[in-house]
Amino acid sequence: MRYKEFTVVLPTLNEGRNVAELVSRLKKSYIGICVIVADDGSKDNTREETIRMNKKYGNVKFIDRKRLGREKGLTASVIDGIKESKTKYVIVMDADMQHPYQIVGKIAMRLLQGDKVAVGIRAEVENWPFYRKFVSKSLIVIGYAVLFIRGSQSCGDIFSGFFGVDKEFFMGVYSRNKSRFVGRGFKVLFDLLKCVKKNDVKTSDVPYVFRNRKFGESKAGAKQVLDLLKSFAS
Ligand SMILES: Nc1nc2c(ncn2[C@@H]2O[C@H](COP(=O)(O)OP(=O)(O)O)[C@@H](O)[C@H]2O)c(=O)[nH]1
Ligand SMILES: [Mg+2]
Repeated sequence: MRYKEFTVVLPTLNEGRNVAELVSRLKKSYIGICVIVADDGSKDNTREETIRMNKKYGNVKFIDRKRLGREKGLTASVIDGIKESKTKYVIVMDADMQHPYQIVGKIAMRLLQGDKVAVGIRAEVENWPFYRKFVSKSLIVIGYAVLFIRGSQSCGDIFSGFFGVDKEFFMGVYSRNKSRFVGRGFKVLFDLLKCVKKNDVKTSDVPYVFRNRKFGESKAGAKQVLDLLKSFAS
């Protein structure tokens, strides 16, 4: 299968040690696939590594969001990347190798079969400390309740950062609900789901195992919890 109808969007903040390996694996596994790196002013060599990958494989774009004066944030970066894509389908994933690139093909298949959203579902979490599991579980319960009360679409992992969408569908929902997307937040899939009526479109789950980071550190923290609470209310 050729993947010229697909773009992978990678939001990045200091992922110089991960991004080249991930792009290489994507390019070798999925012939013709496009990659967009939506960067928020990384201070390491994320930019240079992305440019190097573009020279090697072609169709690897770097969006220098800081230089463009764009709103900083993971959700805002993902939206920028999707806007910038030129393909029918877009797959969003972390640049830190925590989302296994082998699952991209499975998500792609679901989109080709007509699903508007295909979500990578964390089947198990390796070695998370107790407090992180506790906070995460509590937010998940509230998140599901918010979607249920609003009659919105749900899925097996409403906070997944690994998902594929039909670009036209995503942009349609986004353009009608811009203010409900929390640009600085970490949960763009949740913002999308809450704006879609339950059973309006076909959504599917694709299980995978979430890995610990290979290099660099997580940027998730208390501030992201506050952004999520803002998302629950909007
Ligand atoms: N563009 C952009 N990317 C970000 C930002 N914060 C995190 N990222 C990237 O988003 C992905 C997930 O972030 P990470 O810190 O690993 O979150 P975690 O997996 O939930 O711990 C990684 O590719 C990060 O480099 C941000 O503010 N802007
Ligand atoms: Mg991560």
